[in-house]
Amino acid sequence: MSYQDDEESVPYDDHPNSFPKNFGYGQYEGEQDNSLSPTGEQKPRILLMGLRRSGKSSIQKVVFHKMSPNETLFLESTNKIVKDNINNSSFVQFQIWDFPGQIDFVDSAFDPHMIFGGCGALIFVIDVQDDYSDALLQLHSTVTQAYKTNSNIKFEVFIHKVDGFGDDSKMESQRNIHQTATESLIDAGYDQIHLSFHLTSIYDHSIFEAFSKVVQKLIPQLPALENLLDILNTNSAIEKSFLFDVVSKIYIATDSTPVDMQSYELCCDMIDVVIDVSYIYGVREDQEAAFDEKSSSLIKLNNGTVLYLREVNKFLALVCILREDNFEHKGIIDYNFLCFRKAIQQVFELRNKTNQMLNMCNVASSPIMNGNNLVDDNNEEILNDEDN
Ligand SMILES: Nc1nc2c(ncn2[C@@H]2O[C@H](COP(=O)(O)OP(=O)(O)O)[C@@H](O)[C@H]2O)c(=O)[nH]1
Ligand SMILES: [Mg+2]
Repeated sequence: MSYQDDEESVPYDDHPNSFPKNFGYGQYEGEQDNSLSPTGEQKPRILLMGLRRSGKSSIQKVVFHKMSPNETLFLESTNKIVKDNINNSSFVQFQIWDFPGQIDFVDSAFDPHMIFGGCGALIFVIDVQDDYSDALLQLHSTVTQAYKTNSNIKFEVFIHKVDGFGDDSKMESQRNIHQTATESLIDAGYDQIHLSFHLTSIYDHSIFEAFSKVVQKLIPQLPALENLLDILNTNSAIEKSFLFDVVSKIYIATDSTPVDMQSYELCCDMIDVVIDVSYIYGVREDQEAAFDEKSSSLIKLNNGTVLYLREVNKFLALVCILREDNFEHKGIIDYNFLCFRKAIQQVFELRNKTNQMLNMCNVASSPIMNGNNLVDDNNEEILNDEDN
């Protein structure tokens, strides 16, 4: 990390508590459609659906474009399907389609194969601060329609805007929604459809946590990553470790011990600190990124806990929580980390090789892809109009 005084060359926008804009995932909605990754791999698609003003666009902006939650108050409503390529990160490569709530796409001229065919996960957002009986009806019709088209889709229900709710009313709403939604599916004979529920709000870390869980279900290498994290923890006396996608603060894997929200928040905050400090003091003129192979950080908390961050590759960081006494063996931890990083690289290489081979054989390349991608060029054009 180098230090410089020349503040003018530091690109920084004026949002408190956010990354500079150009550290984000690049292009905004649907400027250019590029549903294939550089390796030619078909990206898994995540659909964001739900009634109007349930918070879909806000979620997308906050998680992937560093918009601060207050700014979402001024978001205009979405009239067209907005596609967003999340393509800068090697592991987290996917597309998000934000649907306008007011179109009843199920009955309209939209082709369900085109929408659900290549879809990995469908997130249905329910505004819990509003009367949600209509939302539950829409959830039912969306899910059954999607399931008929593509039975491999993972269905995720975000019980959204729970900020301001106490623990009891959160649980109560979740129980209500869970019960009504599953019962209506069972009554209609769809007992094989599984819905997962998440309590979310853009005003705290819950939305990042929920998105992490959704994304993890789409990562075929997840068991391998979790296993590596477990091995690292046991051999280094680490209590908890997360593998973070730095830009989105989504964790793409963690070890097998349960996640508590507080540790996750601590780790997120640590990433913010590292990136912010690096942006102010660590960016040279010839390089853009504030996160590189020299990025690492150590924070000692006053309760005898240590937070330790290391760069894994251009997009991923390992963040560990451990007791201060155990940090005396920093040498061992660092050595183990190097082994860990190497193993992660091998997982990547394997993936790239498999993809190349599949591409040569001209087979649908990603194991995540469900069904065929039936979007043809013309449709892309239509769907790809700018959000206005
Ligand atoms: N209180 C609260 N408001 C939210 C949350 N998420 C979104 N909103 C607000 O909900 C409104 C509608 O959001 P928008 O993203 O445009 O909804 P969309 O029509 O589903 O895309 C905006 O005013 C947001 O500020 C949340 O987690 N909590
Ligand atoms: Mg919208």
